[in-house]
Amino acid sequence: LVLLMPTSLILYELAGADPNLRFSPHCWKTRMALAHKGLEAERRPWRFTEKEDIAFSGQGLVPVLVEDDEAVSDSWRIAEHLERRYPDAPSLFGDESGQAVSRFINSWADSVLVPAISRVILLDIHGVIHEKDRDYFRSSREQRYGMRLEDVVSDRAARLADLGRALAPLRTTLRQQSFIAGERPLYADYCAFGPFMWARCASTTELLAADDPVFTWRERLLDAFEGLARSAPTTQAA
Ligand SMILES: N[C@@H](CCC(=O)N[C@@H](CS)C(=O)NCC(=O)O)C(=O)O
Repeated sequence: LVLLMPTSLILYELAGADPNLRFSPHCWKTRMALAHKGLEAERRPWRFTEKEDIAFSGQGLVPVLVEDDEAVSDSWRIAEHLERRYPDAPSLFGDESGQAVSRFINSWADSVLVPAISRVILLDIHGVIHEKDRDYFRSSREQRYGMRLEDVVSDRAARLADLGRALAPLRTTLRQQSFIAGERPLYADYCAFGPFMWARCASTTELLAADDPVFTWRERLLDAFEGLARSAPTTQAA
C-alpha cells in the first residue's frame, strides 16, 4: 500500500468582503469532499472580479483546486479527481453506479436547488460581497434574471413556497433514510448540502421548517466532520 500524500493542496474559494466568509455552494461541495477524504487544503480567498488570479486554470469560476502542478476546476470534476487520486481514502461515491447517480443529484442541485434558493437570497449575497465585486455581481445577475436584484427576491413568501415544492423529492427520500446516500453521507449529500451552506453563510433567512426532514438532514451534515460546516463563519443578523 502506497499512501499518496499531497505535497500541496490549494483551494480557491469565493470570499465575501470579510475574507473569512466563504459562502459559495460549489466551494462547499468541495470542502465537504476534502473532509470526507481526510484531506486539508490551504484555502485561498478569491473575489468575483479577481479573474486573473485563477486564469491559470483556463476559466473564471471557483472552486479551483491546485494539487502540486495540476489545476482542476468545477466542483464535480474536483470530486472525480479526488476519488481517482485518493482511492484508499473513504469513497465519495460508493461505486461506479453511485458516481453515476451522484451526477444526477449534482445536476438537480445546480439546476433546481441553486436557482430556487437564489430567488430568496440573491440580494443578501450582494450585501456580503466585497465592494469591488458589487457592480459586476449586480449587472451579471440582473442580466441573467432579466430584472433588478430587488425584484428577483421581492415576493419572499412565494419564493420560499416554490423552494419548499422543489425540495419534495429530497424530503420524501429523507423521510425514509438519514442521508441521500443511505445511512452515511456521500458526495451526493454534499451536492445538495452546498446550496444550503450558501444560504446559511450569506443570509439570515431560514429556508426550512424545523419539522422538515430536510432540516434534520441539514443538521446532521452541519455536525459532520466535527462540525466543520456549523463552525464556519456566517453573516451576522443585523
Ligand atoms: N459548475 C461549476 C460552477 C462554479 C460557479 O458557478 N462558481 C461561482 C461561485 S459559486 C463563481 O465562481 N462565480 C464567478 C462569477 O460569477 O464570475 C462548479 O460546480 O464548480
